[in-house]
Amino acid sequence: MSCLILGVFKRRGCVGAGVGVRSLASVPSLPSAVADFVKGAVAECQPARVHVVTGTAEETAGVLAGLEKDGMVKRLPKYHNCWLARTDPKDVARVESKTVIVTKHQRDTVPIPSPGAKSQLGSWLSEEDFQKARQERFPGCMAGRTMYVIPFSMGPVGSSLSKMGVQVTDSPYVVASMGIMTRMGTPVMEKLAEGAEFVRCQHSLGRPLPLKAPLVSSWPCNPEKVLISHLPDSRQILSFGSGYGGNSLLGKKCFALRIASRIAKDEGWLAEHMLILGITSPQGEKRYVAAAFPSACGKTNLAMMKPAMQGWKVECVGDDIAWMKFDSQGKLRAINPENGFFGVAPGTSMKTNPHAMATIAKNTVFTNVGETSDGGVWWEGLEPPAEGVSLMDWHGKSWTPGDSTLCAHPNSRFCTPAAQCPIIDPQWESDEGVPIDAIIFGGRRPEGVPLVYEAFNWRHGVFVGAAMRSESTAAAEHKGKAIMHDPFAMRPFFGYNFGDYLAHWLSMETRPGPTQLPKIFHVNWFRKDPVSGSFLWPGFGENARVLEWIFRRCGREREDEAARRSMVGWLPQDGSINVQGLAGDVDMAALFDLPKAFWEKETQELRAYFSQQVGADLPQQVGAELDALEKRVRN
Ligand code: OXD
Ligand code: MN
Repeated sequence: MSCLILGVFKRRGCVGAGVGVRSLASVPSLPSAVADFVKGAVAECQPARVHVVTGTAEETAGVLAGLEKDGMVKRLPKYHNCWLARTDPKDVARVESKTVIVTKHQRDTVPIPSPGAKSQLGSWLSEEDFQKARQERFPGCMAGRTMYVIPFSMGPVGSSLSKMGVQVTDSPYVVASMGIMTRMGTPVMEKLAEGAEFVRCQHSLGRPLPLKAPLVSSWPCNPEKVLISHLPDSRQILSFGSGYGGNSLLGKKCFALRIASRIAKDEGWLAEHMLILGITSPQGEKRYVAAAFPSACGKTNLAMMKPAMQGWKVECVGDDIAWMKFDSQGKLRAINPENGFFGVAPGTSMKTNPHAMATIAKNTVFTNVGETSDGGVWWEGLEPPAEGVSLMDWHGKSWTPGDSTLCAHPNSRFCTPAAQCPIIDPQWESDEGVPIDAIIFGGRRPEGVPLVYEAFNWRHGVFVGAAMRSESTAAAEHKGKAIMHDPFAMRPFFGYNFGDYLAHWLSMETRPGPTQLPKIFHVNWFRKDPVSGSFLWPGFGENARVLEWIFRRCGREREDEAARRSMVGWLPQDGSINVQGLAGDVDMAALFDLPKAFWEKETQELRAYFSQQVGADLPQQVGAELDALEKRVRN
């Protein structure tokens, strides 16, 4: 057995390389807290060798070459440095039912649901049950495999808004993807050597060698034993059995949302499932907005949109996660903690998102998309392949347009460096973050919910976030098109009790020191004509018209003539949304109609949800906002 620490970490004259696993105790090159963590993981998981990731281009090339040799990725010769991975069909999405938060008391994780109801706001596991589950999974789980040690930073290395992590994993696919999605390697280890805090992330595919059963699609995973566990008190993540992005790239959902939301509560800031974009008017005035949408609602498309109106410009800071903190002047400042985009591929095209198409043309790892015979990728929504080019589906089987199955898995992804985005914002890596003027909530609402409205004030805005609902999507294991509650688009990502989360948001209003609260809006691009079933709003680049209205509402002079009070919030005054040049007939009246019967049902539904799911943990102010909405709907 070759027991080696591969990779070299240099620190003020001390270099460690080629050290046996058994002598890890004496590795001089790892900062001591990291060495302790790695030693513990080695003792538990028993890898054959340890590789400390440095993050160099040569190292990444070596990791990809190894994956190619093992049949886990395939080079896509049509592009530069692009790769295709096909997973075991049992490992294709986040597994919310196997995702848990471990705390001493259940109520630290979730509000206690009413008798007979199951919490939809997260899953709690007791410390004892977690220890048992850990014992059943991790001992010896990396036998025969390499354990990679990945030092990574969420946010620019050294920014006061950034946080660091160390992930150990037996998946080289994870190493290649973390190299895109995070700042990874020696510069981070150097910061850790200065004694910086880090989140301890332990990940295993759960398929020690020799294998007991053959792999499917050469993709190691252990679907029966999947468990994605978070220990917010000790800032730890332990993920087992899945190699798929949201379950295995632990910097993303596990750290940057679940653990970070808890750190943010403790430290007085916000970690949110939000894109960040900058919008510049034809006069050169710029504002930044953060927007929360449930998974697969077009966040990446909005974050990179090409405005339909002449003279307006959108630039992208991030497409999925925002960490936001008030600065000393009281301005809310946001960073995108990620370094890449892990976007849903189907539906992305030159028409819907030309900037994403340009971004993914090189240095990209694709997962579960279709493949063209000329060495490219294909998915539903893309322009048809050229004459004479044939297709393989995400299983690697020959596929022809019109077949009853899908060519790409609906949750197939591209993993691509953010810096390649042609409209990446010049400030996207700024240490202090970008100033946020507006927060937008949204969802897929085929009925009743207007194109845009503005909350009356912060407290009402918090209620609007709490009341978010959306059609379910393929990003997790849910099936069908049910309208699910997804407060703040955080339902799968809360790191602590949702009632406490609401109280934390409400507390921003009374925080000490100067505070300029952003305005809060709600948008719905997905309303349908009840008769024809077709979308009422064209979406994509035309959404900039709504952003323009939001932009104007954030102006120093409140443009009251641009808005009218309604039962749900401020609606655009007739004619105040710029429709000049809007293609086709758009029924603006239908887009802003507020059917009383719909809103009566919606408020009843919300009352039932709050009482079943949040109960005594619902802050009184949020309950009062629901009462007020009910009253406005009644009158
Ligand atoms: C994602 C998700 O992958 O929200 O971004 O599921
Ligand atoms: Mn997301």
